[in-house]
Amino acid sequence: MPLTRAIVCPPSETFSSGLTTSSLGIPDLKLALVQHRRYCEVLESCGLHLTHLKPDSRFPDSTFVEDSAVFSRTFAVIARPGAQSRRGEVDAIQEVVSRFSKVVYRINAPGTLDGGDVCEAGDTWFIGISERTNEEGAKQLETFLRQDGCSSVLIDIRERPGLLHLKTGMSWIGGNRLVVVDELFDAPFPVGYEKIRVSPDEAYAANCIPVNNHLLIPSGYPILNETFVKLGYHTISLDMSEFQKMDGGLSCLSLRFGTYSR
Ligand code: CIR
Repeated sequence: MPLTRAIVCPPSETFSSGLTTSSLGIPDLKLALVQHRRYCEVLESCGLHLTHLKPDSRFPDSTFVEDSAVFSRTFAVIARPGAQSRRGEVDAIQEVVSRFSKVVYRINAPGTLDGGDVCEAGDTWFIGISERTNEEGAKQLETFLRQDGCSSVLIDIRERPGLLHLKTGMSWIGGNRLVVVDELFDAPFPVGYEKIRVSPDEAYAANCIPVNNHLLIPSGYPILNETFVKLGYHTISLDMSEFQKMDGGLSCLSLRFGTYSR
């Protein structure tokens, strides 16, 4: 089903004081803004109408909008981010999300859920249990998904090194294809999925996003790019260096959805 819209939020002047575990250095805000603009242009070139939130310096991580909400075909869910410093991000998101979805649920305490832990794969959804998303939050989301006729699989990533969120290490790229890092290779994916293994040197590129007829991947990962091209994908590479310094990947920078029946 085609994606038609995305919500984005440029990084604010406090961007570099956000949460990170990376040792890649301090991000350059000017360059991050250039990379964000290019990201937006590419989404538009793939047919998406963008809604831009205003940069919000109270929340350094608010450019990672994906974590604040989840869209399904018929409803939206306002997340409850696991990091205390990110909880307030949902207010701005809620206002915009309710313009596009008649049905809006919320994850309630004591549940926590970050959108980065939620990977839609058609009628099956994978939900990571992480330092940010707890079982209670995941179960609340599962209940909403069941009403929509979707099944879900919980994947505990707490003992799997290097993964902030589930989608740090995997993506669904349409059909039955998953892109998966070594740390997730033995995760309980149902049979029937084709898993494309990402080499450890290219693990950052496991977070890639299919947008209509294109597959967006971070630039600098030639092996995975070549694999995708051989499989017939039209890839577009995007420089993500400044967001990577803050533990962010391609998917985190937008909330993408279709018009469907919501
Ligand atoms: C954080 O630690 O919350 C942000 N600095 C990065 C969030 C990345 N989001 C994502 O992977 N979905």
